[in-house]
Amino acid sequence: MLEYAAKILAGARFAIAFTGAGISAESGVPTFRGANGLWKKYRAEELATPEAFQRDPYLVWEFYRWRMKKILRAKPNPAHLSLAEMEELGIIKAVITQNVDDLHRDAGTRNLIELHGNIFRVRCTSCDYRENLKESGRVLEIINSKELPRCPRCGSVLRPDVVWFGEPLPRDALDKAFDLAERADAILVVGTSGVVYPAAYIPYIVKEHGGMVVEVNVERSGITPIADVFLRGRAGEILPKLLRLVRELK
Ligand code: BJW
Ligand code: ZN
Repeated sequence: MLEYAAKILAGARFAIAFTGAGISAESGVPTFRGANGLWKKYRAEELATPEAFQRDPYLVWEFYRWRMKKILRAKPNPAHLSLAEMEELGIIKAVITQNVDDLHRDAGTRNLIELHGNIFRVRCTSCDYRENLKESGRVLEIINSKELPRCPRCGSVLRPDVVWFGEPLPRDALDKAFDLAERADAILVVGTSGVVYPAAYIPYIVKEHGGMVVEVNVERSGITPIADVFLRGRAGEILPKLLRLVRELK
């Protein structure tokens, strides 16, 4: 199966990758769903919504501070690094991610499309103020504070610049992702449950346009029914092997 997957990728003219929380699991970033995917007693669907933020911004900020702390300590794992190297070698043209961590960027991926925003950016709930906390050097200040972060321009509460349920995905990112999916003749899907839309349409678009779908996951997902090859296992173990084989074939 691994050889077949390598053949698909090596033979592709325009391959892309699509990733979810599972690719960062081995870096110590908890996933949303599944056995280790819980935060206290809340589910993503109960915290990652504008309603939850309106009801209890302290609770939602506590969740995001906890995640920011974990992500800050995390380093790209061999799966992120393998994807970056595949791009470097011209095997894949872009990585479309649902993740809000910076691990693909840290691994060296250049053409990165972030569908659900980025946890290290904040934006104002009233005006158009935005801030990249890594660039402004305020990550630790925000993580360590117990207060709600406030907009320096208008004083309203700041929120994480991520996409919550019921909110539209950034137009630019979604357009780019759908365009890439229409052009791709192969997609490598890694570590996503494939149940959150519109992101989960992406492998389906590739398939509908005649492209091949290679999936890496520790368990079956919403994408598995259309996968031409399903590689069951940990991304950090499978992707380096896949990279080695593709390199030999190239
Ligand atoms: C491993 C591994 C290892 C573990 N190796 N693998 C149809 C069409 C359009 C929309 C909808 C639709 N049906 C329903 C909707 C609405 C909704 C939706 O999809 N709901 C479903 C849950 C039913 N979608 C939305 O609301 C979206 N917005 C929208 O539709 O807007 C419409 C609109 C238009 C115009 C105006 C207004 C509105 C927005 C969705 C936003 C999702 N946000 C979150 C939070 C982001 C911020 C944050 O990080 O906090 O995004 S929720 C969460 O789920 C996060 C993730 O990106 C996303 C996907 O999760 P992912 O990445 O797949 O992770 P997990 O945990 O689910 O899975 C991990 C996988 O890894 C598992 O399969 C494991 O087996 C595997 N794994 N370890 C390999 N080592
Ligand atoms: Zn403001």
